Amino acid sequence: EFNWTSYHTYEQIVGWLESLTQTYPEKVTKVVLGKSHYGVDIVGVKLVLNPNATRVAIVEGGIHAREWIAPATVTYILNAFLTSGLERVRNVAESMIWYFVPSLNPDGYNRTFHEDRLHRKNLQVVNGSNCSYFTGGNGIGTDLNRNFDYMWIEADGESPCSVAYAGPEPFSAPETRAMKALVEQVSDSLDLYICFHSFGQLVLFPYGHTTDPVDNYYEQYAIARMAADELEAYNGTEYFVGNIAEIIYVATGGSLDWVKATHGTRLTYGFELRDQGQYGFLLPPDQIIDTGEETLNAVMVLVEQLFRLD
Ligand code: 0X9
Ligand code: ZN
Repeated sequence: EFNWTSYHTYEQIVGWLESLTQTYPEKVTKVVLGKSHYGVDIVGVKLVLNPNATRVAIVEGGIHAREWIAPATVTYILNAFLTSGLERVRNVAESMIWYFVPSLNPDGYNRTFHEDRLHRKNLQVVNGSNCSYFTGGNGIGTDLNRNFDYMWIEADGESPCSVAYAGPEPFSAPETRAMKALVEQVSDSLDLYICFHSFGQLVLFPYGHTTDPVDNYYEQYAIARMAADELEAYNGTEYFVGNIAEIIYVATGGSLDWVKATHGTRLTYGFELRDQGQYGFLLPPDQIIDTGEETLNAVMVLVEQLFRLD
């Protein structure tokens, strides 16, 4: 039985997504974005609760394999949208067409369950490199969050065995191409793109290559701060807010920056979920529900501000 008291394998997550299409055939549609390097379907769902909704949101999780709280939070929010009795949650859920992609990196995620809990990248081996296989995050693979085609490899990711290897060229990874295809398919209607990472308790927005303000910096900042305030109000989890290069580090080729720069999506946010380093990537499963609930509160604010529903 699927739940939010433990972490789940990729297979279990996909099984649960498929069960939703049975339980809610009018509302939930399975979406296969593409295949991973090993040929695994990258599965998401499209959620439409109100046939009159026209604007689109994409929720990305698990681009980094070891950040287990990310897929767990994506499924938590999806489940809340389908089952919550609260009017506020329903209104938010009904106001958009949603695409939920809990795990954009199935190969890496699988590996973190049976081989190397701290693997981060995908599992594509680069020709001519001989990175070691057991490394806890470095070693083989491309960092999918360095592989998107905006300012690609400008800041970091040049060494094939490094933890943030950007790949031999932009969109060299099938996983990033899969997300590119989804974004391009909905881009005209796309108003909100959220990606979930861990850890650090941050709400980030573009760009990663420069601290220069993005064109709607004030809007992105003000709405993120409101969302973080609401998140904090739930049970005191403190969040910082700002642009990527300013409050975390200079990093390029991320999905968020590519979506913003290429498609002009109005609200683009990256969450670094719990915690602040006590457990780090190994966040205990008894924190999934509180993380899900506080993050749901933040996501509701993003949508309410997008439409000024409040
Ligand atoms: O380095 C990264 O890709 C992100 N940090 S992480 O520890 N999760 O690897 C920061 C990049 C900023 N982008 C988003 N958080 N979306
Ligand atoms: Zn990450």
